[in-house]
Amino acid sequence: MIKLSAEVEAALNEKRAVVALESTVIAHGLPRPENLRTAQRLEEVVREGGATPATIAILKGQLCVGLEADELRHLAESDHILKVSRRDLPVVVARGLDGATTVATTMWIAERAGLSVFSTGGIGGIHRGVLPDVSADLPELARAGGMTVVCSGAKIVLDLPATREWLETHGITVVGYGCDELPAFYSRRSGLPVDVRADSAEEVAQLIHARRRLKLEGATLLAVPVPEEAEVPAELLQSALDEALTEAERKEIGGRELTPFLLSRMAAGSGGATLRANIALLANNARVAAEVARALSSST
Ligand code: PSU
Ligand code: MN
Repeated sequence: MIKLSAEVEAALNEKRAVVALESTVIAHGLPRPENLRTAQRLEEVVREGGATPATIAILKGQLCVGLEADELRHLAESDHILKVSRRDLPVVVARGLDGATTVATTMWIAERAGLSVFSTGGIGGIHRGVLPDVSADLPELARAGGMTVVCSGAKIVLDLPATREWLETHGITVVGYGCDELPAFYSRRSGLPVDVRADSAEEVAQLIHARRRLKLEGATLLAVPVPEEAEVPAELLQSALDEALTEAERKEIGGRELTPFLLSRMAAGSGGATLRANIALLANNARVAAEVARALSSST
């Protein structure tokens, strides 16, 4: 059921480094036209890093690993792209629909295609508020065998301490890339610890190999802080976040709309600062993911 692009298939056959990229961030996480530009840029960054990019999405019900230029454009520009999490997979497949994959479904597809390194912006987690809204990204991270997810921590709109606890309970090793604290998406710091710090791609590869040898289920989460020059100042961030959370509550926004709503309200409330940070961290994570994928493929 999975369609590999010719480029990705060749890279996998030759055991070259491949980096999976998600598509919800393109279709629902970033505004137009920055979304298409960013999606193209991320593929470029992976190539510059000596790896093959594999953007994952669902087109007419088919699970696609590696997209052509016009397919990427369609994802970014169409108004009919569903946000597909695990529960939605049978629906889009049965009905032949187009869908963007979240962290959860990108991992699920990537794993089945034989990929093991995946880069995103921020993972989903446990939302703030009384209703226990837990992203399907979390249980998928606990299940995914041997996957390494490169991210800038969990999105700041979430309950970060609760999300951190969840990762611990479910045995997901959180590695700080050159940092001792779990980054908080638009911020470099959260006050929450990582499990281990690694200062090079080779060190990360050693940790991943050990996890594989142990046959431990679940992902390795490689947390990379947003580049310093793109970090959003704490005060600006707090006010934009408070405004976004209050508005979401007043408008009773929930379910799959909540994360995209909060991200776009924060971009507006911060004069575009969070959008710039989001794009910068996505590119930086893709760069690190390419390094890690190369370190992994040269050490196996
Ligand atoms: N990273 C970003 N922007 C995004 C996302 C990640 O920089 O929009 C997406 C991912 O696809 C993630 C999803 O899986 O947000 C989480 O959505 P939810 O909270 O509804 O599970
Ligand atoms: Mn949710």
